[in-house]
Amino acid sequence: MLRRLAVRLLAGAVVVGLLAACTPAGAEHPEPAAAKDVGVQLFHWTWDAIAAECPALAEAGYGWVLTSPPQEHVLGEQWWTVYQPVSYRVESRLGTREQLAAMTAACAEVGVDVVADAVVNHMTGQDEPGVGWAGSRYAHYDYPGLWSDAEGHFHHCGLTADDDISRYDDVVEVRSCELVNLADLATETEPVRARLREYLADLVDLGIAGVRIDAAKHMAPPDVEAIVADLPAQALVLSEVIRGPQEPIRPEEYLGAGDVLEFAWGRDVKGIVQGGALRLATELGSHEGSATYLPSDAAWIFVDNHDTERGRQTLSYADGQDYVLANVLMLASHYGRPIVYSGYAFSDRDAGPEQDGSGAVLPATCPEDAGPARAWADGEWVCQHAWPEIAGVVGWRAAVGPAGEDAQVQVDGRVVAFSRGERGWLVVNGNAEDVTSTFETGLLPGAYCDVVAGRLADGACTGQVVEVADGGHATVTVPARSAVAVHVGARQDG
Ligand code: LM2
Ligand code: CA
Repeated sequence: MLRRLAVRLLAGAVVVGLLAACTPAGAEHPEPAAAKDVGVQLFHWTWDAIAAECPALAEAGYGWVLTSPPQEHVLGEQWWTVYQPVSYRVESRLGTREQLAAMTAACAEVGVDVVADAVVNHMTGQDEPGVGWAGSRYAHYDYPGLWSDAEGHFHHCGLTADDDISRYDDVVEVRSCELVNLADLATETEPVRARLREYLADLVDLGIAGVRIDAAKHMAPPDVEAIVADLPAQALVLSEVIRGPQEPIRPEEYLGAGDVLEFAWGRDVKGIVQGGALRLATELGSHEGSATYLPSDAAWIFVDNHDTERGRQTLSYADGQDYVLANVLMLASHYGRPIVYSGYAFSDRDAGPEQDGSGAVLPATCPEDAGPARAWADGEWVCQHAWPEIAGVVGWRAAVGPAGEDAQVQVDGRVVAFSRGERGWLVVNGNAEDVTSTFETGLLPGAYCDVVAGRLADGACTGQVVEVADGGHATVTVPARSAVAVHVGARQDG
């Protein structure tokens, strides 16, 4: 039997409460919560491919998609060309303006929001003049009809030899010098802010529901606030502020602009999963955890993103089952809200996605056997969002909703169970061996289908059926380094 652990919840209340011990006869099973708080970053997916994927995303329980940057960019095969804007024309290797609008419409039809990556801190980093994807001419500090040095649109910080950022302990340098030679916009000036607001307004007109603010750390918080000021009140704003323990700039400074990405979670969960003491993952972001994190209600967490999977600061698809475990812990987390990452396989850090002769990205397709055990060739779409184990727990999260008053955690060595009242229950096993045990699930009696290894199809469960007895007890085998998850939306007995 699992030891019950006190868990400090988002509101700060300590819950040690007993799980419902007995159930009134004939009690109705609760409805799934149908929460839509899980995002998925579809890195370098084209607009057409995202539009085609949205019904499957909705079906799995994803609420929104984060795209790669949609504006005109420099030419080149590397993935990072899209982080060098040439203009704010919505024309890129990922699709046209019309295709982007068609994507947001197709996704909206199935209830999936689309959030765009907004590169607003800088322009290109090329010293030589060139032509962008949509044909716009540019030079390093001259973007005809848009920005120019003559009008004071750029910073030339004069603080380092080449005007590049060198010290992250100097706030002025980080915000006014150049990030890897990228022409740094004078975002403290009104004309620059106004034109950036116009760009975001255009994205909203095209059906975009929110923005990731790329390189937010490299702009002062009032600049970011001014740039997002005209977005609709309900728009999602995700400031990208990489937490550096020794750095003076804190992610918390950006809460005035909206939500913020919490990078510490993914970095911390890597060590926890590799070490096996999964219990520690339940403490991340709580007052029991050692690290200071953003407030839960404004924080978005992720196991990896396109930068961290390349930098290896976090786990990635290449970590197979450990990666699955980290994603399960994220989706079950009481802290923050989760973003699943989905990219393509690579061995060269700079390698772009598969593209045609013109440089247009080829539409992503997911292999039938996408999952942690598969070997990936460079360029293949890894489709982490569709790995059965991850997609199943996304469905669990959507059915149980974010952790509320009834959320509890139980720990027994390297086995950790998450309860969401009568709506769902999930258990992870950090051991190298299977564990069979009788658990107190808190669920109403019935037969529930494990959505990690199985699915409920036409009333039959393709995986383990968890029989919950009176009092909520169930004897369950939790596979080594894996999980079992059940919820009221997947009951075998209807
Ligand atoms: C980000 N967040 O703050 C993005 O998440 C990250 O992926 C971007 O870097 C960065 N900020 C700028 O938007 C990527 C990539 C870099 C790449 C830049 C610009 O990680 O390697 O830099 O985009 O495309 C590349 C070269 C670099 C060169 C620079 C300018 O790697 O050596 O610097 O272009 O030509 C001279
Ligand atoms: Ca800047």
